[in-house]
Amino acid sequence: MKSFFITTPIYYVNANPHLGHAYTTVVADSLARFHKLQGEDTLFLTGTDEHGDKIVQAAEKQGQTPKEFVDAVSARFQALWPQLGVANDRFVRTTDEAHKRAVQDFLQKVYDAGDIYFGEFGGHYCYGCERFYTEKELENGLCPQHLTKPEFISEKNYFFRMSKYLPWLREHIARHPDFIRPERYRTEVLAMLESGALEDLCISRPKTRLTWGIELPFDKDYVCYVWFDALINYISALGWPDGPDYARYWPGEHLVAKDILKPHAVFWPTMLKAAGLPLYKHLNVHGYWLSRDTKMSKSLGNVVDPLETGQRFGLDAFRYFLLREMHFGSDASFSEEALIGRINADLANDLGNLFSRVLSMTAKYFGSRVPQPTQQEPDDEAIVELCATAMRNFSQLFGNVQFAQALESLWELVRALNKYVDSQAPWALHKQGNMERLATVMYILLAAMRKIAICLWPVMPDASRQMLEQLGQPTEKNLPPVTGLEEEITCFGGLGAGTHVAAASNLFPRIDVKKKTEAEDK
Ligand code: ME8
Repeated sequence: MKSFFITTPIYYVNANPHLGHAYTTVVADSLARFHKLQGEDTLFLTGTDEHGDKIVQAAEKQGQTPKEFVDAVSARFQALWPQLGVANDRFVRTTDEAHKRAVQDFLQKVYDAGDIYFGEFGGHYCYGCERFYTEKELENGLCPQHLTKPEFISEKNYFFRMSKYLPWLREHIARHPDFIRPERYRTEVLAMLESGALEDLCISRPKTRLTWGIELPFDKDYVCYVWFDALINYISALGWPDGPDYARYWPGEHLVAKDILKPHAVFWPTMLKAAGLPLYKHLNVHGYWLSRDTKMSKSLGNVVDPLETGQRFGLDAFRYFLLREMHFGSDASFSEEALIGRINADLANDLGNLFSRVLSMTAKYFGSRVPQPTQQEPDDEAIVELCATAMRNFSQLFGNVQFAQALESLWELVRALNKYVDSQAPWALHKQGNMERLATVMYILLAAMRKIAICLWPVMPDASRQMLEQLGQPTEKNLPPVTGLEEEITCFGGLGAGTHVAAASNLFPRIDVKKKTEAEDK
């Protein structure tokens, strides 16, 4: 059985999760579900990143010890995900004992191979990024991320011989066009590698400065640099080095936003290479959610609360919006108007309307039983063909992380079905007493709706289940409705004549903008 392993970044616990974190996690959840639909053995991992200066500072502000603080915030992350319909299989914390052991094993392995050395180091340290910058990397003497002046720190530290692996990495990325995707980020990394600005990586912090970290196995006066520690979560959670899940699921693929491109595209592959481990399959990089044209971030205070938004507008509609609105790789703006616009146009008008009119006609003309189709006419054949093409495109695009385009191709089918209802005019066929033709038209509609509901399970799991139940299909919570999408694409049908379907449907009620504003004004 083919396996599929997908990860999100492990989030810092120095603040509560916002829409940006929710986006990456919902995308990972959708991808995991999409691979389950294909019958693959899937593992979906998320977690929290709990070491480093930032955490110590945040804990101090709350008057807590770092451990008390990380336990509380990590619990909030763990509790949030199921409320967003996210069904992660595993949750890793960098304070887990198993993770700490794996980090120490990894460090020892690279140290024994001669790729970690001790040296004097002076660098521009940004507390916000928790990393050193070289002179060349600063912009007008400031940290390019935080636009603050870093502190110059000189101390003895351990270094990972990253520069030794950079020519190899460049070659690997050049030879594997979809190792980092979309293309713009691959180009960015290649430019980074060619700029000559990358050096060896400082991977330790002296305990005199920081104790909240994983001790180096070869020097108890130092703890591990938080990024070196954090990246290893992707294999520590699989029980590396000898846990069975490591052999079963690695190599997997990662999902991150562009803020953490460098650690994932440069540090992590060179670390894996130095430890003699296989590289990940793909690094999937997305852009930022913006709010009022600036990056949504906890430090700027312009964040959208995903839970509140999901609860107010409907969880499935919110998930649909996230995947449909952002073209993976580019930035996207969040606004309630855009969200309401999508809900009303795509979900209420197109999809909801299709279900409601077809189910009520099936009730009226066939007593809510799926009719037996007969001879197909060219208009029917065109729909059957479009159904296969739309699903094929949906499947290919979704697998290539082009979610907006994948959904758009499915909506071509939804809209074509609504037009087919108008052009075939079942009410007229009924009036003429042409029950044979009516049966074929209604069957085509119901069977295509079942296909749409199946394709939407990764994005809108609850609505998909509801749609399938309305079509008389058995479903089980958190289990995929089918385990072979390919078969569904190639064979039309799949809906037995005589199946009892619901008499009516109101899946996605329209949001009345006027009423909503009035209610908020009160
Ligand atoms: O960087 N738009 O954690 P973090 C889209 N602990 N996505 C966003 C976003 C936005 N405005 N803001 C945050 C860390 N994200 C490290 C990761 S991994 C080994 C260690 C999402 O809490 C996006 O996935 O700062 C981004 O990459 C991540 O949150 C950063 O989370």
